[in-house]
Amino acid sequence: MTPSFAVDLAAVTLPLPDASLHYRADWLPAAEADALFAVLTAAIPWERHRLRLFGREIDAPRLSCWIGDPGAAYTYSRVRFEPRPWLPALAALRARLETTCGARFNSVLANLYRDGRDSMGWHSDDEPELGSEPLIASISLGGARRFRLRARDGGAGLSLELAHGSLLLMAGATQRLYRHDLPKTRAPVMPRINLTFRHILAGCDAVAAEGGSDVN
Ligand SMILES: [Mn+2]
Repeated sequence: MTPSFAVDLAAVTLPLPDASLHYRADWLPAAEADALFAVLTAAIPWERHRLRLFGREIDAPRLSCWIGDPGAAYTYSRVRFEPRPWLPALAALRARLETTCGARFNSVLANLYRDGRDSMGWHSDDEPELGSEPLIASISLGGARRFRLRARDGGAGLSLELAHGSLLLMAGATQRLYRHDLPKTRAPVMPRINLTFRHILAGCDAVAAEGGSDVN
């Protein structure tokens, strides 16, 4: 079944078995996406997060910032992130997304991929505090990068370029059945900001397991 938000969005439904994936390339008009990219590049307090990978600590190959309502803490790679406060531009974007999706979001993970050497390894957004079937709204700004999904059982997959100003909604069983990544590229690419809006469940003081891959 296609959720009503996808119909309202005029989004394309991406064909992966039992997933719920909806993509709209031009959700934000180009001029607005340009302005948002400039504002967020300058105003977000970008941090270099540390990851635990195979028992070692390494720098994540990207810059990040966890932003949200008070109490919307997030734990990944065994590190607990207390949310930084909403910037006005992000609060406005959240309100629009909530209207579009008919759902609430209390946090957003911002990632900055500075060039083609920055990346995200294979993972699912399946931390316990997201609940069993999270709705994740992913907005891309800046240089287009390739995004891949692959079934956990090694079956179906797909690959698409996430455009400047695009919105990708991942819902239903998508995180349970599929992993996703953002591979490095040797091609010259402009910096990219990815905003993934989420709803963290209250009172769920979860600790994510140590994975063999990258996170988020
Ligand atoms: Mn993710």
